[in-house]
Amino acid sequence: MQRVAGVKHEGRAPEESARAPQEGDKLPAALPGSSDYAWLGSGVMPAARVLVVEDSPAQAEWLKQTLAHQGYRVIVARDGRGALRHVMSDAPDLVLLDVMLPDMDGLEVLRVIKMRSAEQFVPVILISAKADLESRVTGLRVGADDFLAKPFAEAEIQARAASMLRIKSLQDQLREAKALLERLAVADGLTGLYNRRTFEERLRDEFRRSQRYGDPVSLMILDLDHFKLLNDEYGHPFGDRVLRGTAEIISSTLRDPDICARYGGEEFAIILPKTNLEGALALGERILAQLREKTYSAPGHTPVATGCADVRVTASAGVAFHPSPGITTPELLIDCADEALYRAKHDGRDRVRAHTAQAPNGSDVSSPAQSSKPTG
Ligand code: GH3
Ligand code: MG
Ligand code: MG
Ligand code: MG
Repeated sequence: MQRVAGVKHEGRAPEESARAPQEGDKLPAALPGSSDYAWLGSGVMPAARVLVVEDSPAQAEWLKQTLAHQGYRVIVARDGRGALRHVMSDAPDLVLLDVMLPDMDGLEVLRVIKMRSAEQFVPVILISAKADLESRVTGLRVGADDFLAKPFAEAEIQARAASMLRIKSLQDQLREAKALLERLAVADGLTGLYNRRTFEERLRDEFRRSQRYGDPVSLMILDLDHFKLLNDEYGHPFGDRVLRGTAEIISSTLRDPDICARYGGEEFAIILPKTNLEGALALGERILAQLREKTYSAPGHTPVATGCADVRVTASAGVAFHPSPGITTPELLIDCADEALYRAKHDGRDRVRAHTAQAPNGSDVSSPAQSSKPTG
């Protein structure tokens, strides 16, 4: 979950506009009153985390209190390395970064922070006593989001922090929306598996890889048995539950490189890279065995005593693989797996069948024995 930054942060109107303390100044005596933190722990809005990177203890403390006063959680780092440790372990929502640090150039710290930007937007406000045009432009060019010249007023630092956190909040929302859209574009809405379009793209890729490197690739198409009857008997929502359950069983049985998609209504397609026919058939048996074992309770159905029926669902599967004679395109691989599935249905359902390739002389070249329905 992204932290939400930028709401409470806009905070109250500044009560005073103090100048930033210089070395030797007395620290402010009063900490913010407890009412400033009343919203903390309410579970409504997490406070933004602000990292202050400042080697002068007086200035660091002043910044800390100025920002804490607005409800932010403030962490202080006294040098560049300390700052990077914080950013790497748990990125803050905003960094106030002093340019002159004892161990590293602040701009170098900035560069490293901004290298993480692909994952997460971490806004950085540079703070520096050197505020000539060149310093400001260089800081912004390196990737700073804002530049503040020391000494600065409390009101200004608060306003700029709030403004930066508003941008951060919008950026986070955009990133989340983009990630969601990317997921939706490749996924099937009901099962969360890949959708058909993504399946076809991935099959083309894997087929090409198989042609280029000579690795086998197997394709399994799995179709639930008598699914229409199940829908008719228990209703469409029950059927949807079975589809999700089936998707879970298939996903949990696959290895990482395998690709599983919802190919059609109650059909699933599984691409098995670097897997020969024998391996694919064994996997098919494992999946079918687990589907056979699983029960779905259908409330409101017999047996009357429990008011619940335990429904079992089986599936049939067809497997084809490349390289096989005659299978020269991904489309032909699908046709051949489909043909094998058709035979699995024809032979009685709840079983796996392999495509039987025909060599040019007409002889049967498929190697392993046909897999049949296991007993028990
Ligand atoms: P077979 O064993 O020959 O495969 O028989 P079948 O009944 O499974 O095959 P058929 O193609 O006749 O019926 C498929 C059914 O799948 C019909 C359709 O209502 C159902 N279906 C397709 N998509 C969905 C869906 O998203 N949700 C639900 N609940 N049912 C679906
Ligand atoms: Mg300094
Ligand atoms: Mg079907
Ligand atoms: Mg079916």
